[in-house]
Amino acid sequence: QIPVQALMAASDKYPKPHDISFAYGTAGFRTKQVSLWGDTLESTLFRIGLLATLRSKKLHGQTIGVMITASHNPAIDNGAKLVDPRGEMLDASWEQHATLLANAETTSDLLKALTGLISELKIDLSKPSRVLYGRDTRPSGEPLAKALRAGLEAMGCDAPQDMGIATTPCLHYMVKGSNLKQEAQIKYGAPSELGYVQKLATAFTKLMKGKSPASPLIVDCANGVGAVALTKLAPLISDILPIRFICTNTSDASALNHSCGADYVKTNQKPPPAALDIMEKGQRACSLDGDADRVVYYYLNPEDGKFRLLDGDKIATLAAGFIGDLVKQAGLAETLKIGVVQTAYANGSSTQYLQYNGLPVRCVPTGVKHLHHAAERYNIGVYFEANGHGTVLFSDETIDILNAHEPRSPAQETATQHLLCLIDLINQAVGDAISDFLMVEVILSHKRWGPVEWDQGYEDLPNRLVKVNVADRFAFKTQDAERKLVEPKGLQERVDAIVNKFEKGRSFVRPSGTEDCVRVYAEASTRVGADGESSSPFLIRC
Ligand code: 16G
Ligand code: ZN
Repeated sequence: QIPVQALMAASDKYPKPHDISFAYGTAGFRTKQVSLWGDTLESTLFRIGLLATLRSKKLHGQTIGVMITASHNPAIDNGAKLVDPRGEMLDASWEQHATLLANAETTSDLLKALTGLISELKIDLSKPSRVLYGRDTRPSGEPLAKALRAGLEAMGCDAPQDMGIATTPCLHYMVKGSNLKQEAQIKYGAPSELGYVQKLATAFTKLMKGKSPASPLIVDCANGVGAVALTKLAPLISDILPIRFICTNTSDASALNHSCGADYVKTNQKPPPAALDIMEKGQRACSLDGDADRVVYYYLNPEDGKFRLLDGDKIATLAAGFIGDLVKQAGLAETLKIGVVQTAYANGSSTQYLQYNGLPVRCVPTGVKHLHHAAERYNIGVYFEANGHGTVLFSDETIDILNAHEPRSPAQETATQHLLCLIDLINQAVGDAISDFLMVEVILSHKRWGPVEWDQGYEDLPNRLVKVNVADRFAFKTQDAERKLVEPKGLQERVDAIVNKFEKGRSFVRPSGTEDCVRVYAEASTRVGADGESSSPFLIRC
């Protein structure tokens, strides 16, 4: 039975704003708030509380996660997304249920929608339910978490668990861990923030054993939650990896992602001013985003002092190459197949480089869920978006194979142990800026590489990404992993006609999943080519 009275009374406290319609998109719900402490999403969070409880009941009481964040977006934005039991993004078929509930205009509409879902999905309300939730450092996170909790309570969630301020990947890690059976959980690590930090520190320390300590790494925390997590982790590894933190101000809400962070660096193709102040030529620096699930590296070229970006594509090629070598050294090249998953935004040079090195590459639509699912098909699936979202997945079968492997030489033994440690170091639930940069540090240290050597693998093709405002972005329909427009009719042919004039020309147009615009990407062998025939070649009237 639905607790109708309690639910109606609670819902009345969180009325839906009439002038907004919400959509559960690539990154869950995301909107600009009225103010930094704004309330635009409170009704949505209340309803997510209802839905998360139902999802948990449907899955026999397995823990479901809810993360309140707007990632790299400005401080005034906020958002929320649901996390499924294995720590992955919400099953796509439930996204529409989230949108449906979020858009019910009144309490009675909501009740109707909810009753409909319960019967359509055959949810047994007597089942237990557990929901774990966390938020980034945005001030609006607190009222939103309160609204979420009201929703959880109204739907009778048995075990709502508040992580408080947490990184997105730590929440995913905890959700995954909470749902493991006891024995597996002991191997995985405690599903707590402490368990997470200890797991990373232990794996990192093992992998760095016998290596000389790294030179100092600059870490830009985007004035966000990454700074909080790293305060706990950094002391555990400070003698092997000295870190110089910048942009750690989480007390000034408006500082979040402002002139810093991974998105700033990737979009502006330059270091944050705070990094530039202290960077020495040839020194490694990296930037996290506002919820610490993506990272990019960069350095100043020792020769000319020019900024050089080492983005998600460079991280993917570094990781795939290193792990591929370990698999060979372990004597498992015939058994374990590695694949790399990219999106259309991957620089053409990176794809070519991977293929040249014999690694299969798949292209999928933008958004972590697409990459993650595609990567799960390999024994070892490396996936990164150019913007720095990504991780490396080892399938359960692969973990079993590695554990059962009987090495025939000390070299095989060492390589096998390194692979097993990497599984612990690399967040298996979702892309994780902290775990990813530790992985990069391990690889650079094993290879005795600095950023220059890492960068030498291939040279990015010049490229350009522009936002175009259009009357209706939903009129743009794509195919072939977003690389081809099928609507508006005739537009792709016009794009092709321009692209064909340029050596190594490639371009695509796709509607954004997070903003009201379409994005146009172009690359070519020269800067002039990538920029096109005029300054805005794609402002074709459409
Ligand atoms: C979301 C996605 C990110 C993607 C971006 C594209 C997740 C967790 N995040 O932030 O992976 O790169 O959307 O944005 O999936 P766009 O559709 O506006 O270009
Ligand atoms: Zn993020």
